[in-house]
Amino acid sequence: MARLVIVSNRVAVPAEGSGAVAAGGLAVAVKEAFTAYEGLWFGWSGNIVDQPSDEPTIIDRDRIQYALVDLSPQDHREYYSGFANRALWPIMHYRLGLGAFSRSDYAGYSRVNRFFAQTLAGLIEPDDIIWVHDYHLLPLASELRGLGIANPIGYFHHIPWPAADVFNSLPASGDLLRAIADYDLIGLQTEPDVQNLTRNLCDTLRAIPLGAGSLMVDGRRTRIRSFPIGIDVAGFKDAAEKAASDRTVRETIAGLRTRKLIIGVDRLDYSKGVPERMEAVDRFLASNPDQRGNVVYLQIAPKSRSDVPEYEQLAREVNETVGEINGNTGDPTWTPIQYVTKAYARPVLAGLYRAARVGLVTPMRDGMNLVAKEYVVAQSGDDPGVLILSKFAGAAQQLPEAILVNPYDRFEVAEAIRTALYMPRAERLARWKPMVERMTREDVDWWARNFLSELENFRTVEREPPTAAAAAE
Ligand code: ADQ
Repeated sequence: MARLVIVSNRVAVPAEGSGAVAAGGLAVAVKEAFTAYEGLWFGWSGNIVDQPSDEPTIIDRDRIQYALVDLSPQDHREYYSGFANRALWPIMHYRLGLGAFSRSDYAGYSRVNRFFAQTLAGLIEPDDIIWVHDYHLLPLASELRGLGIANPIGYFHHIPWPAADVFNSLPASGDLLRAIADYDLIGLQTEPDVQNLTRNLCDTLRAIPLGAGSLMVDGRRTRIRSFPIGIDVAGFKDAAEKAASDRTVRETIAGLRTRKLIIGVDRLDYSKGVPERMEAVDRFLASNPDQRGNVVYLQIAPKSRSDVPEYEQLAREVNETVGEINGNTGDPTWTPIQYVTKAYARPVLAGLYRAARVGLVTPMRDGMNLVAKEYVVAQSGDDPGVLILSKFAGAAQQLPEAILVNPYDRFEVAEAIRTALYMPRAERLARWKPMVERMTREDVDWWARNFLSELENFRTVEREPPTAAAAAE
């Protein structure tokens, strides 16, 4: 069996003896990818220590080998919280005003990518194919090539790739564009993302299109294609069907009585549009007074990246918005917004999605958005709910039968909520069926297989060994 090496910022090692994968989109995706390969998964352990070792910690579990490295406090601050999450993340999500670029953060980002490459290079065997995940590791292939690694290396970008003018506002954008061309295959979520990156490489680096997504960039050949990520449809359907026996789900449904449930599930992140969505619900309640007391909006939003100031600020803003709307609109018998910040196990989430008449997924910008897909798949085929989806989520490309909205327009979102609540069953079914069929065809397994079979094609590519000067750099 050939070996697949997966590299990601964080590695999710399952608990010993659990036989299960850790929850979360990437962990499920990686498990699918490893079904056809022997596997090594390399990345950060999640530990921050004063003196990280150059030797990775190796853990063997359930046919997968995990190789983990620690980060120093400075690495974590500059590479992860700094450049990745305060510069790349906002820029990739079109939030120029929130971008905080610093040269020391960028130096830390480059240093950690070099450290990852140096530690990983010693573990790579000649027949391995290497699949790198996400924006934390844009320069990794370039670092590995500099160390003489000639194996096929693919990259999947989980978040949006913005228009050239937006990306190029980032100091270091030129370096990053040049570095990304060292991947053999670059996977993006959607066609518009592919066009954005391709145009930028052609305009900024004079890349030459060779047809079928291939480009010649500075004498190197790379291929850019969209691979929309899917979900574990079979697992999710199963969880949704069994969820009625879960206590949280049962009691939530009982507590609703005749009220209809509107649900939002997001990591608490400004890209997800949580306060804007709450204002749209408020708008809906203001213009539909007959619906007061008849609907409940449950927002589940576990906190993330709390050490980044913009996220702390967002958490405060959401608390204030919830308090204000509930205080002004609720009464002793009815609280319009229920807001919880806990993470829930998949069966509970699936059951809550299924209980909700409306799934409200309104990111201001999102690479894909798996919640939209999970909501669709969790619905019952007899009486499905309605998905309201931001047109700026990658998922909108595959789910055009949802009610697509502009999340910046709370009047439009409020109107969509009304349409969804009054939608007759026949129309709900007619919209839901093609969506669930597409999600079932284009699931996480389909995604991983497509990417990997394309990456396999690069096995035969002959690569020049690096020059002595490049290797010494
Ligand atoms: P995220 O920004 O994390 O992912 P998303 O695609 O919605 O966004 O995935 C979130 C995952 O976390 C979902 O599987 C969801 O069920 C789970 N989750 C959310 N809240 C939860 C809770 N309270 N309890 C338990 N689980 C919860 C990034 C990109 C996305 C892209 C994915 C995958 O930002 O655009 O879709 O990667 O490529």
